[in-house]
Amino acid sequence: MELRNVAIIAHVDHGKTTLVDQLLKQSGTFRENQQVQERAMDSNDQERERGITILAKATSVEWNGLRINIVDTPGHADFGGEVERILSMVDGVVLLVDAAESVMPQTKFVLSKALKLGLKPIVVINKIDRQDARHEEVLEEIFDLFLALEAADDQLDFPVLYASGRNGWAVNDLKDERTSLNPLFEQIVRYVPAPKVAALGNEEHPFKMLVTTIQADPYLGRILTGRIESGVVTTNRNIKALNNDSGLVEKARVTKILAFRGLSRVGIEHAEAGDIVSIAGLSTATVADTLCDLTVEEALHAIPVDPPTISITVGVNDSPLAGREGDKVQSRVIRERLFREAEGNVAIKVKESDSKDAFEVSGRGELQLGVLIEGMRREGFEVSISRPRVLFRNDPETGERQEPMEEVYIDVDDAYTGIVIEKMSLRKAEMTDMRPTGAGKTRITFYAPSRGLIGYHGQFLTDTRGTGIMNRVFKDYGPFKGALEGRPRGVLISLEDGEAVTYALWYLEERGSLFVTTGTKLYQGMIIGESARDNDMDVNPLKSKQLTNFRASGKDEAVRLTPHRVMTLEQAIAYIDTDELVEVTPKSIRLRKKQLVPHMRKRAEKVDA
Ligand SMILES: Nc1nc2c(ncn2[C@@H]2O[C@H](COP(=O)(O)OP(=O)(O)OP(=O)(O)O)[C@@H](O)[C@H]2O)c(=O)[nH]1
Ligand SMILES: [Mg+2]
Repeated sequence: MELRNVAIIAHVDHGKTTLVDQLLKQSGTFRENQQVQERAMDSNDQERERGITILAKATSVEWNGLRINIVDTPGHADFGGEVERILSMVDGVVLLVDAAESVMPQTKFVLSKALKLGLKPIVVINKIDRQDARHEEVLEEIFDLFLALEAADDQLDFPVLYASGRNGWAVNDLKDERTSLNPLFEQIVRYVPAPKVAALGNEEHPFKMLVTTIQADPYLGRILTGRIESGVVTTNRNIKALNNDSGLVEKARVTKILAFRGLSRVGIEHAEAGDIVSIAGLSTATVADTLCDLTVEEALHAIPVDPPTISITVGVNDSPLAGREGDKVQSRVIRERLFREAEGNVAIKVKESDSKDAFEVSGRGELQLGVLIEGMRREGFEVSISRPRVLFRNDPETGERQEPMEEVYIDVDDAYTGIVIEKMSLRKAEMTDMRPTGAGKTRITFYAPSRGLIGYHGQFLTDTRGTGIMNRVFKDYGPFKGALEGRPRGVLISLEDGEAVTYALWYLEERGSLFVTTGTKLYQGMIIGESARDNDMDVNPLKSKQLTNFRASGKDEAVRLTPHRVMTLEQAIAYIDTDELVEVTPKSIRLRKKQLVPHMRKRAEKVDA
């Protein structure tokens, strides 16, 4: 059967996964009456809860007698580290651009990767059904982007479709009738070349496949997925795996070959060059290794993954409340889990740290690391997390110290531009552009150090009353920007172990805003709120003696506390300072000082200074 391999790429939320739903549906992949969830490809828990795609996934549909393998990619910048390697599996891309939001930072990032690989994109201006769609300008901006990215002439000649993926239609011309996605299917078949390697898909050529993703399956073991570069593979055949330097990793027998069929995978006996398949039977081979016939001596070239830009320390939880909620608490199990993650998730790196109870985990952003830690806490882990640090480097030529820089796009109501510019410049960001986008909104673009952006998102939402939208993407390494101011406010720290008492909390509300409420279990050194002042304060949230100015009946219910602030894991990680930790357990997220005992803390401060 003739074959096409295509990936869908776009900025976060521009509608990739929703479009794949409709492509699956309209190709007749689902049984009649089959119950299918919305965004069916976003199959893991965190993807469904957060409403974003975290892992790239492949599916396959049959259309007009052709097989089309479709790869859905994540749009969020934190998960873009391996997009280039994913794109090396396909022969074409569909670039989606939201008809109202237009070109965004990640549009630029993924398009630049696709162009660099020589792929010829099909452009789809999506969500045409939006009230605020402005497709003419958007098309112009897309064209400008191709030019800015120095697309080759044949890449510039891209076809354009207009679509509403959610409503299941695409058209070549807005005057056309809006009935189905057939115009998009047709363009994919016409414009995306058949796999170049198809001619090599016979037994005379040795089997070679570069592993692009890895998964663990309880029955099959390691499942290695990639596109077959040449030759044929059959079940029960003996093959080997080579690492990037062509060194032998292992020899093994292929126990299973799986092909993508809609939302599931089916076992097949035989697969040939050009197809994207998964292979089981190997025990150590991993991403970027080449699976091949025993006669092959040279590995396929694996595209390097973008290096990590930030890191956190993940250590054992040694708080007084440790071990009560999770069953995976020892450094050995944490170590094992983290190294396993790094193996399957090539954008994450794990290193032992100076202390044997802690590990350095680095990745592409706070969300990516947050997803990992959230996954661990759901599996029953307890850990403590440090404040994220950016990874500096020295300029390879001049030796000058450099730090990761990002491009930040901010969309706000005109009234908030002042405060945003003020706060961003405090964080050493340079404004590079500012323009009205209509309807009283402004887009401001900054070039900013990642270091300055840690913890800014929460502040940004407060400053813009929740209406601002911020998008960021790694740009490059730039000269070190010098010291930054720390968190503007100090914290309130518990002096005692026990349960928080309403009267005491009511009294403390004068001192700042609280993160805990009546009955919350506390310990000495735990952070229970943000101080109204810039210095830390040790307080007693357990003092239960009724205060004299209380005339109420003496019952707790008579005192109304202001609702306390509850932080998500990512907010907590972004909030803490360098001398603090986030304690993560399956049920709780607590903030604490590294040094729990007050006089020890004072001493540590002096040593640091
Ligand atoms: N108005 C409109 N909304 C759409 C359309 N397609 C998708 N959406 C909405 O846009 C949001 C994001 O859709 P997704 O399909 O998850 O977007 P995505 O590009 O896969 O997002 P990431 O994988 O996280 O990058 C959802 O709320 C969809 O309902 C469309 O054609 N029109
Ligand atoms: Mg998606």
